[in-house]
Amino acid sequence: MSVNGLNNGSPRKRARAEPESKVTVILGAQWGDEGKGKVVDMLAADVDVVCRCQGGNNAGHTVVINGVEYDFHLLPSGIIHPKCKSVIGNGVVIHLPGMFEEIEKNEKKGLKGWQDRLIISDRAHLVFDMHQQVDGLQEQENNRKGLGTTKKGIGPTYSSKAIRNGIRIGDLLGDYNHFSKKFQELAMMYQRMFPSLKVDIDAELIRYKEFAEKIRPLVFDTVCFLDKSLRSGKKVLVEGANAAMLDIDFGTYPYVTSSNCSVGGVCTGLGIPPHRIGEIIGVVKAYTTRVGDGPFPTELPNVSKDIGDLLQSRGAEIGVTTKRKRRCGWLDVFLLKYTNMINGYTALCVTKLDILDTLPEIKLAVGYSLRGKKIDYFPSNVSDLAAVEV
Ligand code: 2SA
Ligand code: GDP
Ligand code: MG
Repeated sequence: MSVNGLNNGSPRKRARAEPESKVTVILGAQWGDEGKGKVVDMLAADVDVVCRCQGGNNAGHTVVINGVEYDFHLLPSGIIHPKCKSVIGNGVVIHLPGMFEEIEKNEKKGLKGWQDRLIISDRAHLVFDMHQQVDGLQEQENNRKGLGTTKKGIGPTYSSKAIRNGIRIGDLLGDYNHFSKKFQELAMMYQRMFPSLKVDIDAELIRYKEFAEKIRPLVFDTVCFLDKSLRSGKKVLVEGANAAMLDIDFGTYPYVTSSNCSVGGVCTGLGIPPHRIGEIIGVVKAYTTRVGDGPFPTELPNVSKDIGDLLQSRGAEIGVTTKRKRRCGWLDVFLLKYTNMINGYTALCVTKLDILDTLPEIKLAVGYSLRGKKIDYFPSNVSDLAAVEV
C-alpha cells in the first residue's frame, strides 16, 4: 500500500491470521424488562467478558440461579459467573453509593470474588446524589407533567456529560483538588437552578475521597482491555440496558431514557468498532410492557382491563428498581419491525410465552393507521403515536 492508501502494485504481505472474535450483543427490543438479564446469564457461562455500555442503575435485570433471585442494576449480570470478567464501559453512568449497596446486597445472596472480575472505565461519568435529587425535582416541576423516570439521576448526569460539566471516574482518581473544584462548581450551578436543593459539599467530598480508594483497583482503560480481549479471541457479550423504544433518538421521545439503548450505543459506550459486532440478539417479551409514562398503542387497560391485569399479575410485572406496576398490552409486531430496522437483529429470543398459557385467544398488532390511513412508518411524534389505531 502507498501512503495515501492506494495500492501501488507491489506484492502485499499476507496479513497474519489472528484469532479475532466478535461481540455478541443482547438488546431489549421493546420498552425494557423483556428478560435480558436471564438471557445474559444463560450465555455468560460460556463467555469471558460481559459488558454494560449505557444507562446506569435505572436498569433492573433479574437473574434466578439455583433458586436464588439476584437483581442487578448497574453490575453486568455476568458478575455472578466466576470465570467471567464484567466491564462497566465509558457510556455507563455510575452512582458509586448505589453500586456498593448493590454489591453488598448480592454478596449476602452468595456473590463472591467480584473484586477480581469487575472492571470500570476511567471515562464513565459519575452520578452524584445531587443528580438524583435534581431528577426528582424536575419530575415534580409544576408546569410540566413528569416522564415517570426512575429518579436515579440518569437524565441530569447525561445532561452534565453533554454540557461538559460532568465528572468522570478518571477525575475522581486524579488530582483531588481538581475533582473538588469541579464538584463545587457543579453543586453551585444546581443550587442556582434549584434553590431548594441542599448539598453538603464538604461531607460529599470526604465521602468521595473514600470511594476513590475503594474503586481505584477496579478502574482501567476499558477500550484497551476490550481491544486486547477481542484480538486474542476472547468471547465478549454486551448486555443492553433499557430498550430500543426508550432510546433517546429512536424511542418515544421525550418518554425515553437519556442514552442510546439501541445497537449504536454498543460502539460509543464501549469504544468498539462496528465491524467487531457479531450476533445481535433482540429479546422480545411475548406481550408488551412499559413502565413510566408515554404512548403505548397495544396497552390493554384501554381495550380490555381484565387481560391487562392478568398479564400484570401472572407475569409479576413490577419494576425491579422502583417497584412500580408495569403497564401491559399485546405483542406489537409493527413496533418490532421498527426496532429491527435500527438494531438489525440476527436472532430473537422470545420470553414469557408461558404467561399467555391460560388465554383462549392471543392478539398481535401487525400495523397502524393514523387519521384513517394505514401508515408504513413508526410515528416519531408522541401525539401521533397516541392517536394511532392498531
Ligand atoms: P430514567 O430513569 O431517566 O431512565 O427514566 C426514563 C424512562 O425510562 C424508563 N426506564 C425503564 N423502563 C423499564 N425498565 C427499567 N428498569 C427498571 C425495571 C424500571 C423500574 O427493570 O423494572 O423498576 O421502574 C427502566 N429504567 C428506565 C422509565 O420508566 C422512564 O419511562
Ligand atoms: P430485563 O430488564 O430485560 O433484564 O428484565 P427484568 O429482569 O426487569 O424482567 C423480566 C422478568 O421476567 C424477570 O423477573 C425474569 O426472571 C422473568 N422472566 C424472564 N424470562 C421469563 C420466562 O420465559 N417466563 C417467565 N414466567 N418469567 C420470565
Ligand atoms: Mg428490567
